[in-house]
Amino acid sequence: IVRNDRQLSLANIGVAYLAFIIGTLCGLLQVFIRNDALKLPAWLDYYQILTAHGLLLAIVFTTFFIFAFFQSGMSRTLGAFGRKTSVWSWIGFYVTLFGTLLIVVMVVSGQASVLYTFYAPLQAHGLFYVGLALFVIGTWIQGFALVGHYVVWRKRHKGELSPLFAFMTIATIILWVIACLGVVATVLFQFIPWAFGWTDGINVELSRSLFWYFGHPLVYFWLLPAYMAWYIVVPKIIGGRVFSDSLARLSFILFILFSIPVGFHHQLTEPGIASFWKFLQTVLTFMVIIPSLMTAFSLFATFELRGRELGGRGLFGWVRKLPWRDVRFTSIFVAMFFFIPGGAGGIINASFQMNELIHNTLWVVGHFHITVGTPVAMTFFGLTFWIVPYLTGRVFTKSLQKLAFIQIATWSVGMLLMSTAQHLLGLLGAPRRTAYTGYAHDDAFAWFDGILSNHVTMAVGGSILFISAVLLVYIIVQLWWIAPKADQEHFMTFPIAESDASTTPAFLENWKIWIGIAFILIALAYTIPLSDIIQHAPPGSERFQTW
Ligand code: HAS
Repeated sequence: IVRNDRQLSLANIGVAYLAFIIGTLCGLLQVFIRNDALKLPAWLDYYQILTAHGLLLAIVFTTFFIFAFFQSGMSRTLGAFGRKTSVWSWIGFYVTLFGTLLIVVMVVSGQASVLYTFYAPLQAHGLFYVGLALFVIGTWIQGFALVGHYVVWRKRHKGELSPLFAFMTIATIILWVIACLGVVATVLFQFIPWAFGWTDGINVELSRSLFWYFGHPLVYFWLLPAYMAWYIVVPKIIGGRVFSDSLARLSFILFILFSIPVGFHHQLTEPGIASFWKFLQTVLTFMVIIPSLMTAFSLFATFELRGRELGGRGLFGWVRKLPWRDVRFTSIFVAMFFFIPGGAGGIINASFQMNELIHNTLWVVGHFHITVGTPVAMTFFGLTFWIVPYLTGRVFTKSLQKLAFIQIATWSVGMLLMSTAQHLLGLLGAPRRTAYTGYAHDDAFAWFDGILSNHVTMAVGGSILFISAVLLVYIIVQLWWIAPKADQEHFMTFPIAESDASTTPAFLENWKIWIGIAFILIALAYTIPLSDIIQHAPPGSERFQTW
């Protein structure tokens, strides 16, 4: 990988892990506040820490890491970036960074304690929303720079399908750009004018709907890079091949089609949307589960085929043959394992009636810690273990590998304890996102009397997670600056599995078809309910003032 592309990826990884360590520290503070073991000083607020935690981990860490992965992988598969791609990628990186800093300054100064969903009528300082807009624009610039690189490659390779890594990167960028249209619309046309006082009200239901138009595909923007690792990197590490090139491509296309017209499943309890539209979007949500089931099937097949190739016999004999001592594999395998209950929880959430039970409870917090917090985050850790050495030219030494095993073990145990407690507490009715009761009032204690459904379990889990985060950052510092330099032979490579595209139909890479169908589905699911929300806003909702 050439110097420029390497530095670009490293810059993104650096910001990602800086956000990661501050974000996990905020998480640690939270579990102690919730169990009443920690009293915050008057100048620091529970919601301020919760906002920082959500934004730094779910938005900043993920996004910067994802771009680092895309950039290094695109440079590896399609060749070094040309001048235009490099310049625009750097510009995009700085715009994203500037937006991030603006957001952080506003949150730290206590002027944006509105959580990562920034629901109106909570209001932040106008510059917070400007920061959000710049963040999105920065990612678009970085994304379009990669699209440019891909277009140049396709012109040079007329009639060929692009490598799977490039295909999946472009699919994810398409999904991201279409998804962001919702958040850009609400931030530019609703929040910024309202926060700067140019308008005296905001249509709350419209802003929430536009947010969730973005908010659900956002979770697939986190998930798809993890799936890229599962489809492409893991098979190479275990010495296998991609199970089916066309299945892998089809699953990404299904995400473009079905991940967007489903945002109402986050709003099932809201009164301003007619049940029919909620029902329609619930059905579409069940469609978006299909590509994940296809992925699970494909991964099991990859593992079994490779395990049998290595001599595994009987129903499960092949499992033992997999390379468990390779932390690059084990970390990601455990991450996948967490997605089984994570995905099942998602199906429960999406079931219209069952959503009544879990909505706005700690269950949801448990759900996203075993989706984005483990399957996605731990896959990113598994990638970090070799991507940093790949970029810095250092050796992932045996002793660092041992530490890496401890790191993923602690992350898994911490997450298992914390998220199980959160799921159970949620079912008992403990609410999410509230400092109400300080969690020491008698009525609140009623939630916390089981062994697992205990506030202490949550705090123990949270503490283990923070120790794990510190360990991870220690490993990264070693891999970046301290571990011995690798000679050429040891130099880590970017693992990309062989994928046989000889029978893959070419129309799968005809983006116009898929983008067109995606917009038709979006129009069907959103046009009428959104125009209803605009036309029939209850009197006064246009004039919501700051709380
Ligand atoms: Fe979700 C709320 C529904 C997936 C993240 N979700 C959230 C929130 C977040 C989030 C952050 O319908 C909170 C938002 C907020 O702040 O209010 N979610 C779903 C559904 C799925 C789903 C249907 N969510 C995710 C993913 C996330 C994520 C992925 C992050 C990355 N979610 C909801 C709903 C709500 C919600 C409602 C709103 C709740 C409310 O009322 O507020 C599906 O995509 C899940 C499909 C997944 C599967 C699993 C496939 C399994 C695989 C692993 C294979 C394993 C192997 C290893 C091969 C069907 C691919 C084998 C190993 C062995 C040893 C066996």
